[in-house]
Amino acid sequence: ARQGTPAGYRILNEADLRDTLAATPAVAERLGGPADRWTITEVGDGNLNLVFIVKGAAGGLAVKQALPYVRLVGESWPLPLSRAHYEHLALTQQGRLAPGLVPAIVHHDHALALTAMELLEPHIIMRKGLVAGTVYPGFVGHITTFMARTLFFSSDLALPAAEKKEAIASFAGNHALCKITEDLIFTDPYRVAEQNRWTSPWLDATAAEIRADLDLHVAISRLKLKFLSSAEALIHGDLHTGSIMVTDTETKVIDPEFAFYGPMGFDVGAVIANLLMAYFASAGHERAPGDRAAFEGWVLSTVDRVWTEFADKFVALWRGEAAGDAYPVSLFPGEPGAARLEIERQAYMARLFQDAVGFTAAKIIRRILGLAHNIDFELIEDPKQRATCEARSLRLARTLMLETGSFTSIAAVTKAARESRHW
Ligand code: SR1
Ligand code: MG
Repeated sequence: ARQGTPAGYRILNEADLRDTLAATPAVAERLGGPADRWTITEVGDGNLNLVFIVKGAAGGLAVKQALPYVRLVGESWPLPLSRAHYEHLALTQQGRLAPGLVPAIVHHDHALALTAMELLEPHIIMRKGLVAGTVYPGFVGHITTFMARTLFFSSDLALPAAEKKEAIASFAGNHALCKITEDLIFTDPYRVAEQNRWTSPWLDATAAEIRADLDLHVAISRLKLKFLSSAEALIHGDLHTGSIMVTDTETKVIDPEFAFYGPMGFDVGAVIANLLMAYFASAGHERAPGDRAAFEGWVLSTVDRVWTEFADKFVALWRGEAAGDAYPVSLFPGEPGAARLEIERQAYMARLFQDAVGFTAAKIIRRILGLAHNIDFELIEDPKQRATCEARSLRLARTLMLETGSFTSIAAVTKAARESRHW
């Protein structure tokens, strides 16, 4: 066994993986044919894990193995293998709550921190599609169903208190992954930190302003407190466009290794932030003028619809499926009670929207000034153009974070994005 890892764990190479999968009947049957004919390719381009695509005569699988350290940084940054357990648990629950919107699990090996899943083909990582200027007409419907159902059904609106508390406890051990978020999103970009980086000296002044802005530090600290303390629902915890695979007609949410019971607005904000970054980055990518306008228009209308359709679906679930201990129906009898509860639902959604706006801003700032960046910006070849796109995004993010309360509708957010685009 590797030092510091549980008995039975080893980092798999292709030969070892082949033998391991061949010894697992459910997997071998799914792949089909002789094991020595399976093709195995390591394709992981994320920050943390190994990902193998395995193909046999009968079908394919995606096999993910957690490494005992952060892949992006190396062995100097150890990370618990237990994240594979939490990812498996989250995938199982999300598959039950939002059927068809996450990959099916074929096999999980606790000792190896390994999960074999349905191979998503011809799906691609949504972020890559957005960089290429592709629009996804089915995306809003799918992602809003995913968020509304996973968040609502794991919340106190849907669950009895004891069940909810057990559920919180079942993810409480995933604190090392939460700590990554606490540091990389809510702390480091606002101070001098060794791991911070940005890709152009044109951003030096903005980064320094952000490090010196005490109002911003209060705002990000409030968001951090919410992230630390608000166990509202089972959140995906890393719901960016690199955690979503798409075709024209299908959307699958992958990679929930950061899952825990946290604030719902963090997931909603992640989706909105990553769409907004695709919008701002679009100016730096090669596109025919008409295509650019159409793509950017689609992205902003998608931001709009992500919030409105999520909110509609969430409230509809609350009206029809509330079985939790929050807002006992017995306290809201008859017509006046129903009307009062409806007003309260709108107030609840307004608070959730405010959270989502703040988390949107936090997610944008970390991808430009923190450790882990995204290809939306990084694939822009011209450094000046890239810095312009990033500066516009930072400008919007700062406004969203400092003036969250003045954004009372998603239309106000997309309007501000449109204005920042021409800054
Ligand atoms: C060191 S991990 C950096 C980032 O990668 C993951 O996708 C998360 O977004 C995390 O913050
Ligand atoms: Mg990931």
